[in-house]
Amino acid sequence: MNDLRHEVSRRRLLGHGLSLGALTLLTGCDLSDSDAVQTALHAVSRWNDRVQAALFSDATLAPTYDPRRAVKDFRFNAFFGPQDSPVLDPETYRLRLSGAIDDKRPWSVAQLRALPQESQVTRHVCVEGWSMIGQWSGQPLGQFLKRIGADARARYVGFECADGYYGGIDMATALHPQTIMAMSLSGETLPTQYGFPFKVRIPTKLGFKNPKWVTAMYVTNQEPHGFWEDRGYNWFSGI
Ligand SMILES: Nc1nc2c(c(=O)[nH]1)N[C@H]1C(S)=C(S)[C@@H](COP(=O)(O)O)O[C@H]1N2
Ligand SMILES: [Mo]
Repeated sequence: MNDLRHEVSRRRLLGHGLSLGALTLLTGCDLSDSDAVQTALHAVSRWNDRVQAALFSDATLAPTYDPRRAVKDFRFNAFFGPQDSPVLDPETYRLRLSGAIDDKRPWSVAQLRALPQESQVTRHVCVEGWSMIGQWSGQPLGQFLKRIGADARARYVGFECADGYYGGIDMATALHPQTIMAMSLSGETLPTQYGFPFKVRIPTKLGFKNPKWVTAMYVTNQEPHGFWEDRGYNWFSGI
């Protein structure tokens, strides 16, 4: 029952599984016209995003596991191989902040690592068809947002990454207790290929919504674009 992967794929099926007949009834468009089908599918998918966002709450907790089930040799994924991972220098790195935030001073790795951290053993679910339980620790993003005086009434938090990846989440997800700025994996400093100095670990989201090598964060009312979302994945992509 606690199988998140099953749950996520079931929801994905529900999200995309409308029959062509139902789609014709809903949209009244000619399904031989592929542009119209694309537009209709996109409309349904956007509707799905909104319903999912409305259903999401702090009480929606991703399953957690016994630490003994955490995999040490974690699987790598990115849109390139591990050898091409950006190497961020812990001496010169700065996390840049912008948007609806009172204190926009940049953060060094030492400052980030000095923040109180919480640990979680959760399952990372990649849309490409694999999942793995890992142990991450880091400062809950909600606590960090409070610390820097982010406007929690704003709708979104966006991220930019050193490899050109980008993305964002709704404020409810940003403030969710299980959303953390993961600076460690399996109790060790987060290795380069897994996102050093930190990855936003969001167990209520699919893997692609967990940005690694984050270099900038912003708070906004405008829905942030996402690297994979711009290539067709659902924006909400969570439980
Ligand atoms: N910056 C950045 N973050 C990223 C990606 C990426 O290519 N670049 N890939 C995403 C995808 S699809 C997955 S499944 C996870 C993989 O994280 P891991 O290497 O820690 O397993 O990172 C996500 N975050
Ligand atoms: Mo992924």
